[in-house]
Amino acid sequence: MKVAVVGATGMVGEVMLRVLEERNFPFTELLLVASERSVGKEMEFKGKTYSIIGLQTAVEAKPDIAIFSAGGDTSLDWAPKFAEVGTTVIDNSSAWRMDPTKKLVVPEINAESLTKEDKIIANPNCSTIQMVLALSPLHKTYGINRVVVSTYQSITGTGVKAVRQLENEYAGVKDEMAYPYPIHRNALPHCDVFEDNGYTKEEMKLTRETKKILDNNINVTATAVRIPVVGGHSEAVNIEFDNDFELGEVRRLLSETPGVTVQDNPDTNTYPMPIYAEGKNDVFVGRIRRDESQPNTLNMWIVADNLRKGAATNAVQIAEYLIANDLI
Ligand code: 2RA
Repeated sequence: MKVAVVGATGMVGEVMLRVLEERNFPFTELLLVASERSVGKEMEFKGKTYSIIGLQTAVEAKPDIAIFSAGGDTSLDWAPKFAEVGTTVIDNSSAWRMDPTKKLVVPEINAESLTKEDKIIANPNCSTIQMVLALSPLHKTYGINRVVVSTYQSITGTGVKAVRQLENEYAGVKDEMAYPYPIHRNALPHCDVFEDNGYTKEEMKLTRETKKILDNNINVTATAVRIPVVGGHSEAVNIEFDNDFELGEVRRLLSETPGVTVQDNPDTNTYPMPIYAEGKNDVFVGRIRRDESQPNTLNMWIVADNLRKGAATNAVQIAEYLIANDLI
């Protein structure tokens, strides 16, 4: 099994390699791929030194799987080239997510839709993955009519420049800014760019991707906020169901969902927090309570490491599913 990690030197790429190692992924050959400026540089992985190669060299090597985390433009240009030589591409960018011919996959929800013919598979946006994984069992049981979500997103979702800006602001150092405003001691209601409807792309990803993954009839409205946190994304989610529910059953359904951990006990101040979710692969759910302002409506708090289940781990799980089901 020849595997290429495209974008190996990036923040998600580095987590991808960590996840591949932790899960003892069954590759026989590994290609570390990055932009031309990184070609020839060396990276250590599992006690072995790898020399980074460029995209054209990687295509010519005809890997079985290529896991991309290299931005939308690179994916649009190069994913088809890999697919043409028989490689199955799993892409972390937004490039292919809303393409009607491409699958948008959270393995615990819809991996069974995958076939050998799927040569470019889209990994959903991080804030979508953690939300739909928790919503899925509830939608199946009660039917979701509407979701109102506010996100509290880690600066790692923006990239290394934002992490550096926050570190500089902590240290009182003036340097290049990822945002037009301070991150430290601030909250920025601005993740990605604004669209004509006044929402940001990040907010519309939650709407569009939830519809594609779960059910086009679900109504979603989102507010995505960037906060000075590193460990993961948090989301306050209000869900209006078609039918009533019983809180104990909601907790049981969530607890029985693979990839979800319920952390919910006000008596012991138990609830998910990004500082504790960091480095873990599960989606953590808490603050589960009935919305007393209207019938059939639930509030909950969802936290996950956006670089893991929100990106690298979900992509690796898709690759594991493909191998386990002889789809590669
Ligand atoms: C963000 N979801 O957090 C985006 C990037 N993956 O900015």
